[in-house]
Amino acid sequence: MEQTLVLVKPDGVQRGLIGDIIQRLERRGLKLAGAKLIQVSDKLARSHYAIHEGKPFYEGLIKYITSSPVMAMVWEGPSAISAVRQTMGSTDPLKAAPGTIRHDFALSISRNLTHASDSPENAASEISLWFTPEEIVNWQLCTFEWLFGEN
Ligand code: FUP
Repeated sequence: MEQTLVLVKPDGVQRGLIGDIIQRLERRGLKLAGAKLIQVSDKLARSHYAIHEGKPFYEGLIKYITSSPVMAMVWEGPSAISAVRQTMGSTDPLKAAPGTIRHDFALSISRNLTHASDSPENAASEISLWFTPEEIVNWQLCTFEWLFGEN
């Protein structure tokens, strides 16, 4: 079972899209394991986006992610990391496939609504950056067999 970090970024929160984004992940069969609305500090933003330091859009990215609250979540399921990124769509909404969140709700790469971890290593480090172990809930999804039962 994989866990992945999902952020509804400030544009998604301000535009009232938290519910739509959660609904798509729930309907896909993923399980919510942690959630909190937070005002991101400059320190957390810089740690989260450290890989982009020095890029032309880096300071703007820090300003954007700290500009308004973010809905931070941990989602869980088989292949959750790739499944969530597939549901989000390509980083650039103009290149995202129809039916993905970024295609259906956004048009600009710099306001692309969500973040989702891109590898097991990054998922583990991002989850520990954004959540304490106590904030992650271990529970059974009663529909698991209906979603993942094997033939
Ligand atoms: P993703 O893995 O889809 O979150 O995308 P990246 O890690 O490549 O980029 C992180 C964030 O940087 C994106 F969500 C948006 C922002 N970005 C820009 O603003 N401009 C760019 O040219 C590339 C990325």
